[in-house]
Amino acid sequence: MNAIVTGITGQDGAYLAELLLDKGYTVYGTYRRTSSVNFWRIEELGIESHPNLHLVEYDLTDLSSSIRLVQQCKPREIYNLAAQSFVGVSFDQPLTTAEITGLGAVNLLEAIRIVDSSIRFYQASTSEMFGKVQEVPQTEATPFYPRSPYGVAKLYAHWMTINYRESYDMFATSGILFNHESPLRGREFVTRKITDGVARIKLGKQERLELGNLDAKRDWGYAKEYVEGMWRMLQADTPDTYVLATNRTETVRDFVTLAFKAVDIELRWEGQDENEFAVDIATGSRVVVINPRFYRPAEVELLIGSPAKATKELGWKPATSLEELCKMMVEADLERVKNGTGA
Ligand code: NDP
Ligand code: GDR
Repeated sequence: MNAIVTGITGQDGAYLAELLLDKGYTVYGTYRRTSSVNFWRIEELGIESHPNLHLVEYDLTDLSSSIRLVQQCKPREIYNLAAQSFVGVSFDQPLTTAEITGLGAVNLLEAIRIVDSSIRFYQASTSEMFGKVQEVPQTEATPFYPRSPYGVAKLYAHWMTINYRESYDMFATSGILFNHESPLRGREFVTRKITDGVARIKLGKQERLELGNLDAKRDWGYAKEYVEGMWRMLQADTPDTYVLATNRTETVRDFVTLAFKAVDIELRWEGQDENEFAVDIATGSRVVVINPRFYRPAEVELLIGSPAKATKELGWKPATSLEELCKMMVEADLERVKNGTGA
């Protein structure tokens, strides 16, 4: 059985490729041609030379290469994970984000419609589409109110996925996934920035961590479990929309406290807003400060999702607690910093 995974150089692409290979699939993982392609994630997972993994050069913004990709790989399933996925950057690059994250999905939907409309399609939708709080917890029925160019672009791709499902009877499924993290998370995202920073501070390689909005609340799960949910969605009898989340929310500040605790550093929080900071109680040094550079023009204040539908219909449930996840990430970063292999 063949599957295409777009964005194999990203966090989810790497974990999903590993899962599909374990299940016996032949996986076509796509990567972008750049002057320095980086396969560190699939290398860390040890799957880069797997005989059933084929790395294919591909850009999501190119319709003709989308058609060729689908023609050549003859997949049963396509998982569209490729995106400009960093919310902060989407404010500076709204058009590129729209092209890749929004229109890119439609290139693949069109390719499927043209080449073989029986192919099963997964679109990586996001809790960012909920944006400004309309209700808690958020479910498949919650109204959308995106707060970033990224959220708006993803909402377009989400509705196009549903539109292709309804118009052409295609197996086009959308997974609305809440934040999911892991040791393979990119360092631009807040959890990994924190665990990497904590590891460096613990090992004396960095003085402090500079962060933005500490009050934002997120529903953080473990990425490896979420890619299993993606696969389950494409094994269902009918295409649909599902939320994957943990139904627990914590502030960025709480995650910082947990991460320092994982290396036995207790914090005391002082000050407010831009003047807030955290002190290492044992040494008295300021280890966390605010840098308004990391504030966003519009913020998503509170995300908490209910995975009830996915649990009932797909048997999917999150298993790793935030404490376990945070500890796993800090430990991986301690190793990387010690060995000089930080990625
Ligand atoms: P990453 O940012 O780690 O990975 C994104 C991938 O997309 C990378 O492989 C990147 O390649 C690739 N990509 C970017 N632009 C293009 C392009 N023009 N053509 C082809 N490939 C491209 O994201 P994650 O793994 O964290 O997330 C996977 C998907 O799930 C994304 O669509 C994201 O928006 C979505 N999502 C993620 C959530 C999360 O919490 N992680 C939650 C909800 C949704 P390169 O390495 O070259 O940049
Ligand atoms: P998010 O993740 O925007 O939720 O999007 P990110 O980790 O970037 O931010 C989470 C929250 O932390 C606040 N924050 C900071 N964020 C970053 N990156 N750096 C900082 O220094 C910092 N300080 C505070 C942010 O303001 C925000 O409130 C992620 C991505 O993976 C998307 O692709 C995905 O769709 C959503 O999760 C669900």
